[in-house]
Amino acid sequence: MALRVSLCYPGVDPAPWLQGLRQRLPDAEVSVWQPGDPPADYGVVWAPPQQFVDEQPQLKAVFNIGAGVDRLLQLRLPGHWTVVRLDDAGMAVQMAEYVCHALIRHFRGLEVYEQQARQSVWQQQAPRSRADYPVGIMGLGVLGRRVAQAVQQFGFPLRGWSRSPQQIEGVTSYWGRQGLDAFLSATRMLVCLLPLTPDTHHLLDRAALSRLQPGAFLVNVARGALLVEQDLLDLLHTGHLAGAALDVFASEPLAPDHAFWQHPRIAVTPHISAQTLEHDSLAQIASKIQALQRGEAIAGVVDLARGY
Ligand code: NDP
Ligand code: OXD
Repeated sequence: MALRVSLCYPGVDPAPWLQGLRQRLPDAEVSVWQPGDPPADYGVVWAPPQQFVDEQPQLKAVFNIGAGVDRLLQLRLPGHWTVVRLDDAGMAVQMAEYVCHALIRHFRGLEVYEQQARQSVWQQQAPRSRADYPVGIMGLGVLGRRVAQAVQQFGFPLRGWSRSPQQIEGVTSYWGRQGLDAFLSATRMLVCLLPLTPDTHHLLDRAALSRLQPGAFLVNVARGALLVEQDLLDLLHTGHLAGAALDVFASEPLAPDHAFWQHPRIAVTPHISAQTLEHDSLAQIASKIQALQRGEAIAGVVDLARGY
């Protein structure tokens, strides 16, 4: 019997995904999931409804069309499911571009020059020392490591925080809750690249952000619910935080009347720091399905208990 692949990607034109999977898996029957469909072998999903999960418990593996699995893990999943996240698939270099841009824009005071230019003001600011702007990256996984590698090129003191100790040349490693305060107080420009899990939900609250060095800057490119948004606004108001670049929000799309849009020290982008690339994602998913069919192990399998 032909291999069956079920695509469930609500709200997105499925045509290029169907075509891409069919091209790469010519022996498979690939279709868009409909309620009542017969059992499939593999699922390729983003934010599927609970009904998909309930009707397809036999799936050999479920490929999440994204690196973050928080939305999928909000559903009631069979404990035996193999959930596979996107593993870079062209996102790591985009994340490195976005984060370096945000850090350098802030460090070089470019946001000030952008405002000055709008008023035809020619005024140089005093240069800053990068030794005064240590960068701390929360999350040293697939994306965080690539970002660390890129940030290193600019010579900022670099720290990283993860669940387990990580060895990356040039990065001072902190880990676990016991290492969090020391990590934060050694950081002025904070980059959040953690997965959203029960452990990390609202981790960036008033207490955590207050531990950052005065004049701190936040780049959140992970998930909005890691941050308590009002605490960020309050600490910008007191001046403890100097600014933020935010790509992700507690509620997306960001509401038109949200305070972040008009805030002079917040740069907002619409969840684009690392976009899902169709070609790279399809190639990765198809080759992993082929590897599983050959009985080989694959990278990117999510630990359901850990939540990432
Ligand atoms: P990985 O799973 O590869 O890395 C996760 C990192 O976070 C690991 O270093 C892990 O530690 C660390 N971590 C997890 N939980 C904790 C915790 N409780 N305490 C301390 N450290 C923790 O993820 P990726 O790098 O691939 O992606 C990170 C996130 O980026 C995604 O989950 C997603 O939410 C977000 N994302 C956002 C995009 C956007 O466009 N804005 C695009 C793509 C992803 P350890 O190494 O010890 O396991
Ligand atoms: C992802 C995302 O998790 O795009 O891949 O946010």
